[in-house]
Amino acid sequence: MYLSKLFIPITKDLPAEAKIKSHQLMLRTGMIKQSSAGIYSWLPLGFKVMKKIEKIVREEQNLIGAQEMLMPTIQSSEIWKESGRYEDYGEEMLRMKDRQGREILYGPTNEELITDIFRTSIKSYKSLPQILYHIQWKFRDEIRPRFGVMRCREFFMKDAYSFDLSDEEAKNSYNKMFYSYIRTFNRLGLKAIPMAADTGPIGGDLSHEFVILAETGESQIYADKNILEIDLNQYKFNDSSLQKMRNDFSKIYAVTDEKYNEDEFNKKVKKDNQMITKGIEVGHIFYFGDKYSKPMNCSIDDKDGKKTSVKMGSYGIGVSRLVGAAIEANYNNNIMKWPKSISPFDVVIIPSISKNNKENLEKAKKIYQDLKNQNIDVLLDDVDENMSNKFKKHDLIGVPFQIIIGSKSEGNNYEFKELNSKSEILNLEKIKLKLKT
Ligand code: P5A
Repeated sequence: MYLSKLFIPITKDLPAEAKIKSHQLMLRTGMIKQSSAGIYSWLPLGFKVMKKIEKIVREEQNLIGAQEMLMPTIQSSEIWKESGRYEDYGEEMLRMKDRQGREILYGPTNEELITDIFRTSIKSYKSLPQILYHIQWKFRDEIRPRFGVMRCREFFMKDAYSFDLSDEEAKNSYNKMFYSYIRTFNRLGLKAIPMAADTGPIGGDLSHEFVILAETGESQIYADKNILEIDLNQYKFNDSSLQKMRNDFSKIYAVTDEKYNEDEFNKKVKKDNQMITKGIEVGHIFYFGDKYSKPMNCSIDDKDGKKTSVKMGSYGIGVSRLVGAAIEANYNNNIMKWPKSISPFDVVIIPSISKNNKENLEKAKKIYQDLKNQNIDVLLDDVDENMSNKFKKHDLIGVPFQIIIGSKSEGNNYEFKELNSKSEILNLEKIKLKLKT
């Protein structure tokens, strides 16, 4: 993509409510545009990052055997009355009536809908276990939408639901998802810590929040620093290794404020190891047994032909929130550096251009084509602007690698720079190798 053609409305004046780095940066680099309170349009640059995150989330869900499907955003009130949550959910639920006067709602989550699908389709334990997921927009009429995409009213979530015959098998599904989440956040270049958490309106008695450390986070966290040191490569995808992984994490103190107890914290964690900080919740998993299946009559025949309520869990990742969270974690001293896996482009070519010298631009175009042919996603800054303005702009757009074509480039050797590091002079073949590894 040529920068001059990219729809990237860079904004200089920021609204007063843009208080945190990610919100400011996303507006400044034209990643999003607010449409009304807590509701955003995703412009090309922001959309590209979100799609990359979505792809990694999807790949990791598929790897543990979860199956993708798609449920609608609009749901009938009937199933929510069956579970008892139609009243409980309160004002966060956006309720509407259709032209027949039927009560419908914009789904804030999908436990009821998936239970309804499941109860009419699966009748025997032989079809279990199952994990189904979709990646779909949700709406929660948050009382104070803020921080841009971090706490909005309309947001993009991956939500998965597991179905098992017994509590014990259900814990296996929970462990698989726990493993998948750790891997997913790792691939996104984020260090997410699983923390024992409250279950809130979703319910159940077992739950973990996945939190990334950031001063601007809304969750207060208390943890033992050792939790950051667990070596993730030691775990394999089998039941006993997955259980070991969860045990290893559970042994180390890490809780959000709802579960915090000062005495317990001081007793379990040495002073030097105590970490009291803020974090951003990027995922949340729940095990709630028959909380929905019982009132909604979602039962199956067990091995003895007896009807039993299916044991369920649900597992969410805030896909749109992750775009903001990745910025909070990687934007420092006015330089944004996207993790390679989710950067909007792999590399940007920045030629020094002037009215009388278009030679660098011509060179840049050739390299651009060469890299494109190698499936490298490349941005070419073909805008006629001085180099220092260009560098400032690219510090914000955050593409992690730059090929600079100016006074230091000679023949087939170009200045290659990774953001936040010193540049080096390399030939194109070496540059390609660096970009591909
Ligand atoms: C789990 C999946 C649930 O809704 N039901 C289905 C369960 N969990 S949750 O914790 O309430 O949400 C899951 C993740 O969605 C993100 N999220 C949000 N992102 C942006 N704006 C919001 N208002 C918002 N609310 C939740 C979070 O990442 C959360 O972990």
